[in-house]
Order: sequence, then C-alpha cells, then structure tokens
Amino acid sequence: MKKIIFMGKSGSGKTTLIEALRGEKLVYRKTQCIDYSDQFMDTPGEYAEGNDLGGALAVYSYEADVVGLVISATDEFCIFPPACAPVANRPVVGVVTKCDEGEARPELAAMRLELCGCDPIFYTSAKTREGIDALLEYLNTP
Ligand SMILES: Nc1nc2c(ncn2[C@@H]2O[C@H](COP(=O)(O)OP(=O)(O)OP(=O)(O)O)[C@@H](O)[C@H]2O)c(=O)[nH]1
Ligand SMILES: [Mg+2]
Repeated sequence: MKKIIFMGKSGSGKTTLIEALRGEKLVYRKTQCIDYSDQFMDTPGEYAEGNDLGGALAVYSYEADVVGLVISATDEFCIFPPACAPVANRPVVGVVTKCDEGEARPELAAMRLELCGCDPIFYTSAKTREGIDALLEYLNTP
C-alpha cells in the first residue's frame, strides 16, 4: 500500500478526491494544513501556489511513496512548471479531477500533467467515481 501526497492549486479537488478514495460522503472542507495521518496526504492548495510554502511540500513529500500532482479538468491555467516531476526522488503521478463537469477539458489537463513529467495519469471524478478504482489499484499494488 503506497502512501501518496496530493499537491495542486486550491479548489482543484484534492480533498474531495481523498474522500472518494476513502469511500466517504463528499463534504466540502477547506484544507487548512498538511494532513499526513494516513495513506492519503492532503495539502492546502496555497502551499503549491507560492514559493515560500512550496518548500514545505518538498519536505513533506519525503513522508510519501508517491507524489500526486492534481489538475482539475476545469482549470484555466496550470501552476506546475514543465518538467518539474523529476525534482521529486519518487514516482510522480498525475490526477485529472472533475472529469464529470460539463465544461471539462480533461485532455488539456492531462497534457499539462504530461508536460510536468507525470506517469501514469489518472482521469477521475469524485462525483461519478470515474478512475477512483484505477488509482486505488495503482496505490495498492506493491
Ligand atoms: N463536479 C465535481 N466537482 C468537484 C470534484 N472534486 C471536487 N469538486 C468540487 O471542487 C471544489 C473544491 O474541492 P476541494 O476538494 O475542496 O479542493 P482542494 O483541492 O482540496 O482545495 P484546497 O483545500 O483549497 O486546496 C468543491 O466544491 C468540490 O465539491 C469532482 O470530481 N467533480
Ligand atoms: Mg482541500
């Protein structure tokens, strides 16, 4: 069972994704601090949006086996620079969230994650549960 840390801009759907992975009811909760209590590490989007707090993400990534970069299929811009994934000394996967949204452009989000160097990339929706089992299977495969 691999431990994963999710990073991505505020509102990209990290906490909701974790609720779906845990099989919990989806309840909106603004993430206030890094939660590293179990297999799914949650981080506030603000940490990924600025350089000062971004350093904390780098440190906390050492607590995880896998880094998960999260981009929503409705995001208008990407906060991750190209080719950033190799900076982490562990596998970096990409997660496209909100694939169920009417205005969703999952291919654009996936292209951005690919540019980061993420592999593999999961297309997900916490609402329809698309891609949730595939991500769980990846994490639960030794
Ligand atoms: N339609 C749809 N909405 C989603 C999905 N995932 C998250 N949302 C919505 O997106 C909003 C933000 O989701 P959060 O999970 O709180 O986002 P976050 O990345 O944890 O945000 P921070 O805690 O601020 O970093 C909420 O209103 C969610 O209901 C999804 O798969 N589909
Ligand atoms: Mg959150």
